[in-house]
Amino acid sequence: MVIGLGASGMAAVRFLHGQGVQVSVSEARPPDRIDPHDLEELRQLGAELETGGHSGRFFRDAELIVPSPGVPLDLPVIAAARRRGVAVAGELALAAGRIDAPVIAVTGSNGKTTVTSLIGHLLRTAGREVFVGGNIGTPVLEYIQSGRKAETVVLELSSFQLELSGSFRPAVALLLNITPDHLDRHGSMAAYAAAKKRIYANQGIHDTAIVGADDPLVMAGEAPGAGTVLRFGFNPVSEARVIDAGVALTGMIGGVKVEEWYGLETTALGSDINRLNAAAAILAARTRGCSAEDIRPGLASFAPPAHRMTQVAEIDGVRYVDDSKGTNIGAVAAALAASGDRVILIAGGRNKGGDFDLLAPAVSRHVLHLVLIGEAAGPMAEQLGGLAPATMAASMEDAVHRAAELARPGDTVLLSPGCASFDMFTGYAQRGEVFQRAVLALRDIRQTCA
Ligand code: UMA
Repeated sequence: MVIGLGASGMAAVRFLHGQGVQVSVSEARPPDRIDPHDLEELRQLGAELETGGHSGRFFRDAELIVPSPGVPLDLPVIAAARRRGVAVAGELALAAGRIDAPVIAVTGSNGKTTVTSLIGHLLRTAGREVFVGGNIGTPVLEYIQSGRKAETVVLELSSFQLELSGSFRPAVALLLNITPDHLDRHGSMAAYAAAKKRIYANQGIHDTAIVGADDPLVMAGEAPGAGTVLRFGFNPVSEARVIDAGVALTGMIGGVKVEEWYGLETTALGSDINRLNAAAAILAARTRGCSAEDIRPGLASFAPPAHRMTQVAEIDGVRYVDDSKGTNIGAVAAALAASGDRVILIAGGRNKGGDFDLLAPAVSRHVLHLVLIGEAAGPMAEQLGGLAPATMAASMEDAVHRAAELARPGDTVLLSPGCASFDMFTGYAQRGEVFQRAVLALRDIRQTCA
C-alpha cells in the first residue's frame, strides 16, 4: 500500500510493480486533482486506487505500507496497521541493499541541496558517472528501477525520508547541521535530530561519516557510525577547516595523509555558508578517491542552485536578494548574518512548527523592518514585531512594493521566509520566481521613470 501519489509515490509504485508486488495506492487528493497520466499508468499496472482520503477498509489487506515522505506517520490508518503488525517502510528502506554503487548521502537542516549538487558536480568534473537524486528531485527508487549503472550515487535525504530508512547504509554519510525545522511533523528537536542521525546509524567500519564540527547538536551524544569520522567547519579540530577565503584540508583522509589548500575567492562559493558547503563536499569527493587536481576545477565551475541567497538586482542602491529556500529559522538566521545590518526582511508563509522567538537575536541585530506574508504573518508580527516595525503584505508583489518604499540606499531587501510556501505557492521555487519577477518589474518601472 503506497500512500501519496507524488514523485516518490509513483516511483514506489513502479518499483514495487517491477518486483512483482501487487500494489495499491491511497491518495488524499480527489481524482480531478491527480495527473491523468498517473491515473492511466496505475490502471495499466493494475494498481487499485483510493482517492479523497485514507480509509481503514482500503488498508485492511495491506501487508506492507510505504508512505511518501510528506505523509505524516501519525495517520490513523498507519497507526492501526502498525497495531496489526503490518510493516511500514519508506523508500530508503526499500532501496537498502539494492543500489549497486557506493552511496554518498547528505542531510542537514540547511545547505543539503547545495552540498548534494556540488558533490555531484565535483565527481562529474573528475570524469565519474554519477546519479544525483533523493529529496533534491529524482526519487532513489526511480534510479534503481531505471537499471542505470552509476559509479557513485549521491542522495539528498530529508528527515522525513530518514525516519523510515530501515537498514539503508550509505558508504559516506554527511550530517551538515541541525537547526529547528519540520517540528510540526517530528514533535520535538530531539525526535528531529534523531531522524537526521539515522543517516549513519547502520554504517560499518569501512564507511565514513562527515559531520559539521561547528554545530552543537550534530556533535552532541555518541560519535557517529562505526567507521571513519571526518569534520568540517570553522572549528580548528576540523579536517576540512574553513579559513579566510578557502578550505584547508589536513589529516588522514581515505587512508592517506593529506595537507591541501582550496582557495574559493574566485568561485561562486565565497560566502561563509558556501565555504562550509564546499568544505563538506571536498571531504566527500576526497573520500571517493578524487584528487585535489580533480576537485579544484569543479569548485571553480560550480554554479550554486537557485533561490539560495541569489542577488536579483540592485535598484537605486538597494540590493534585492532571493533566499526563498530559507524555509526554517536556522536558514533565516544564516541569511540575515550574511546580509549586513540594514535588512528589510520579507518573511512568512506556512509555519512548519518553528518558534519565531528563536529569530529574536538575529532580527534585533540585522533587521530594520519586517514585511510579512501568508498564514504566519500574524504570529510572526506578534513574536518579532517588538524588535522591528512590521508591515503586513497581501501578496509577494505587494511585499516587494512595500519593501521598496521602506528601503534606503545601502539597505538589503531579503526574501528569507522561514516558512514553507504551500499557503500561497506551489513550492519555494515558484515563490522565489514570483519575488524575482516583482523585483525585475520594479527595476523596469524605476528605469522608465528615471
Ligand atoms: N498525501 C496524502 N496523504 C497525506 C499527505 C500527502 O495522500 O496525508 C499525498 C499528497 O496529496 C500528494 C503526495 O502525497 O499527492 C505528496 O507526497 P510527498 O509530500 O511525499 O511529495 P512527493 O511529490 O512524493 O515529493 C517527495 C518530497 N516531498 C516531501 O518530502 C514533502 C520531495 O521533497 C522530493 O523531492 C521527492 O519526494 C523526491 O524524493 C520536497 C520537499 O519539500 C522538495 N522536501 C522537504 C524539504 O526539503 O524541506 C522535506
